[in-house]
Amino acid sequence: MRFPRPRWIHVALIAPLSLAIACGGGEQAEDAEMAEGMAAEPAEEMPAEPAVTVRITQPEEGATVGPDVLVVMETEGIEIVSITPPVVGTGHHHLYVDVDLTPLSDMIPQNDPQIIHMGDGSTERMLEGLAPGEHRLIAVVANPAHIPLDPPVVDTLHFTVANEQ
Ligand SMILES: [Cu+2]
Repeated sequence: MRFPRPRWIHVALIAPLSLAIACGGGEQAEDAEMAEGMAAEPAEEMPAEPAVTVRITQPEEGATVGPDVLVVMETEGIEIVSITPPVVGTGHHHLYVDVDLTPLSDMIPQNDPQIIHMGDGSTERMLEGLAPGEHRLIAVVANPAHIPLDPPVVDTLHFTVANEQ
């Protein structure tokens, strides 16, 4: 007699059954070999989609520098190029200097002196004339329309500009 069952019951019943059939057949040594082979394969054949990342590699986190500071950024998983002409699928760098992130779903503001667009495709920028004291940089990669990538590609770094002696 048949009657409707929730789908999960089918799965719960069938899974152990098919496992039992698979194990019941051949000799145990063969099964062990097969299991080993199956376990070894997936890692090589299914590479994870490369994550897009950005990292401020210079200065070092917590460093004391200055008064001029060369900021260097490195990315993985995306090409950093000029926005002229705009190329879909590429990115360019932005540096937020001592200012909080703007909403990541919005275009990055272009008239804020504390937000630097590196639309020429460059990956480093000399910051000059920073006041002595602690500073914070936030690197943001955006598409050619200046909209941050989704998921966000962001890195934050702190450093101190030394007092001039
Ligand atoms: Cu931009």
